[in-house]
Amino acid sequence: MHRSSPRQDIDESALSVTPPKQQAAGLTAVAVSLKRSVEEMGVVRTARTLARVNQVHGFDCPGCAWPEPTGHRRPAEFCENGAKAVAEEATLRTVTPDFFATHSVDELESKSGYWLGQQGRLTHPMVLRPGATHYAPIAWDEAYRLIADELRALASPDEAVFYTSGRTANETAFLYQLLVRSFGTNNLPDCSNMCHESSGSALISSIGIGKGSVSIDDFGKADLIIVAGQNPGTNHPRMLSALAGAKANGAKVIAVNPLPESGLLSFRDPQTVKGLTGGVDLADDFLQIRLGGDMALFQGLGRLLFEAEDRAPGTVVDRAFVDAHCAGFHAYENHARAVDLDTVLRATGLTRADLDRTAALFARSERIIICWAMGLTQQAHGVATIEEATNLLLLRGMIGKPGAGVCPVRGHSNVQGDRTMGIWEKMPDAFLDALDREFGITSPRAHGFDTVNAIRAMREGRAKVFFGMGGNFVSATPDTEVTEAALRGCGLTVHVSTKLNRSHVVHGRTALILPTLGRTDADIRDGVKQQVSVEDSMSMVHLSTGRLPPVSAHLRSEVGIVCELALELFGPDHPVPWDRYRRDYDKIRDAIARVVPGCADYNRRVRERNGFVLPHPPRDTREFRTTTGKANFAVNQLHWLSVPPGKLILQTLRSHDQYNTTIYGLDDRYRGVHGGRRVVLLHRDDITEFGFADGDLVDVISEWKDGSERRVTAFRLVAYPTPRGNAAAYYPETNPLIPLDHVAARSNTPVSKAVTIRLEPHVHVGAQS
Ligand SMILES: Nc1nc2c(c(=O)[nH]1)N[C@H]1C(S)=C(S)[C@@H](COP(=O)(O)OP(=O)(O)OC[C@H]3O[C@@H](n4cnc5c(=O)[nH]c(N)nc54)[C@H](O)[C@@H]3O)O[C@H]1N2
Ligand SMILES: Nc1nc2c(c(=O)[nH]1)N[C@H]1C(S)=C(S)[C@@H](COP(=O)(O)OP(=O)(O)OC[C@H]3O[C@@H](n4cnc5c(=O)[nH]c(N)nc54)[C@H](O)[C@@H]3O)O[C@H]1N2
Ligand SMILES: [Mo]
Repeated sequence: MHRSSPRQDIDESALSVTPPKQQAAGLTAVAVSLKRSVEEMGVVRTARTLARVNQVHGFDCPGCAWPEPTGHRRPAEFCENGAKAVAEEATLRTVTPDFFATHSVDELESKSGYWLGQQGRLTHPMVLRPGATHYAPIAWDEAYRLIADELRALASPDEAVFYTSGRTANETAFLYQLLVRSFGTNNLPDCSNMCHESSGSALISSIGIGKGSVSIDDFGKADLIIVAGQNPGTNHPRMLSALAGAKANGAKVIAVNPLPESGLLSFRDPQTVKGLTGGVDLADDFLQIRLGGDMALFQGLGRLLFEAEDRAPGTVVDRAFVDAHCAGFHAYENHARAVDLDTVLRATGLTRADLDRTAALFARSERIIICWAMGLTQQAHGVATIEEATNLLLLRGMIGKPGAGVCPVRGHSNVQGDRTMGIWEKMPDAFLDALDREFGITSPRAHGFDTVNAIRAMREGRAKVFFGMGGNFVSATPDTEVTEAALRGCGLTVHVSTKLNRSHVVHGRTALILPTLGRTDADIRDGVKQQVSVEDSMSMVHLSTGRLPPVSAHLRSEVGIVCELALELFGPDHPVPWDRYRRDYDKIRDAIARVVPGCADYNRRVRERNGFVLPHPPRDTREFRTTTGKANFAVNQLHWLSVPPGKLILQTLRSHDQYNTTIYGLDDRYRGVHGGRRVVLLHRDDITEFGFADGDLVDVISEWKDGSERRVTAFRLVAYPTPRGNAAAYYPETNPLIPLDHVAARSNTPVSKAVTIRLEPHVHVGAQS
């Protein structure tokens, strides 16, 4: 038998802690990926699948959005966590109607997300009727009818919410937003609202486009790479190879992080012989910053750069670039020169020597890239922080030249493509005009709900139908109790999913699960294998072709589901040729070519060997389509986080053994946490100061400014090298602590990386807990 049985639910008492690892990847990573894959898929399917990940004629890894190298692709262009993502999807375990007949919704609700995900792939469309205790099978046609009836019965299209998670391919995303806008609403919240929205807001304002300006080749040309608020060893492991390559070409790498993440500090590339024996120290410097201290760091560096310019005029500020391409320089200079460096030291927890060293390197490097992820975006002042990072690059003329630029490292494998295809609650009018011209529909122009506003609307009864294209809304969003109540208040909740998750068991009056094909599955229509396309973090668009036989004949593709629902909802006379689209995805791409900027000749270009790169005016021609027509220096009042006495600031982050709300296993290898997830990482001296001992069980209480409190219970304290006053714990277990209203200025992103908490001893209720 190649199918191992589903694992047991989590037993936190089995948790053990070892010292954090100093090095990432290496042979252990190879061993772990093969073991997990064989457990889920068996030997043959493993060999067939892993050989195809990220290859030119294969499928795009459903893990992260890090790009594939453009030249030679190595035989194994994936990583340990990519292999886990593939195994999770390509598993042979199944969740059938029998499973749902055996397990009531109440019972499933008592299980962890880990257990739910371990049960396997969903095989049949299922319905939970009002008052029923169990999901029951439903025919596809009847499911579509049910949704269409419920949607048509709403008082306004704006009472429906259509969420998207970032795995959705371009073709699906394009048709899905077309369906939603044909129906009459812009309520298209997506996971990006919780992810890189702050990056988009900042970059659109600073350089006129919300995407990164570097390509993978720029890494080989850079001489300084700053990686701030990101843990690539776990979340973008293939980025480590790019960093190692940059280093081989002489680049310096600086890690800015409260935690000494192993991937950033040292790396063994499992794909080179050297990587199996020795390793490279990736980061030349590690700035152990306090949570939320980055804006202060970037502003302080700004001041020091101007002082360096004073000492050696004409060598630091790129006058030619600033004069030709930028607006707001003088206001920025005045503000930067007045930054108080003592405040910067307090805010960051760094030393003056740290700042001087970094500024000196920044001043003399000729090609600088700044990379970042959730450590910067999920902060109350994340947008301003990213603007400040951009200011530094503008000052040095680092946009639109080889080896330099801004690099927000995206999360989900197609989250950037979904936005390009129109998944955004506030898509620009020019896009909507093009859509209307192509299809003869009238898209609504009023902006829709983002994720946080969608929850507010459902909570207040202003939204009544929730439709999720992938994802796990209930677990990914903040303020779990509030969100769960909001979902339960809906008349209908629908999820297009590959695997069972908590969003299926926290449901509206009626609930539907629509099982779909994943990236690895072959998608055959009228005997022809269909392909989809995706865009990576660096604006490269290419095809992805699944090859595995689906685990059930009842699965439908996401494209199929959107088209069939549209046919039911709008009838056969609708101006959009839904029936043609579901039969032939080339026809969708022809429409994309006419509507989406930069996608002309899409069908041909997407079939080129490495696909094609979308236009990026600042990168390509130093053209800045901002309100001023120039790259804007931003002036921001300095914000940082001080830790109130008796409290801590908590960041919620990913372990090495999960994909967002999907828990692969219980082994955060690099951080040394094994067998459990309910831990709070805290500085040893803080543990003592608060009267606890390493290993104690505590309750974690968050405090919000309106006086409300939220609590999660029975977390183990783990002494960890984090800055004093700064704690860390895993997401999604700690999402109940994040107040819905705790959002970033300008991007409305939940502040998952800065929650004020206090700790209380955990009191055992009953004999044993
Ligand atoms: N295997 C795997 N891969 C993934 C994912 C996954 O869950 N598993 N998720 C995908 C998704 S959707 C995303 S968005 C990305 C997420 O990728 P990351 O952003 O790397 O994910 P997090 O685990 O949230 O890590 C945040 C990092 O920022 C640091 N940090 C927190 N607060 C601050 C701060 O104030 N300042 C600084 N300088 N650093 C800070 C943390 O210590 C941590 O190292 O990964 C993608 N790839
Ligand atoms: N506290 C805290 N909260 C956070 C974050 C944090 O750092 N801290 N990070 C935020 C971030 S960056 C993000 S991106 C969000 C993630 O939010 P989501 O994207 O909503 O969550 P995921 O866990 O990625 O979704 C997993 C589910 O997607 C479904 N799925 C997987 N593959 C496919 C597919 O191919 N098609 C379809 N239709 N379904 C599929 C499966 O059923 C699986 O259960 O969470 C956010 N929430
Ligand atoms: Mo994300």
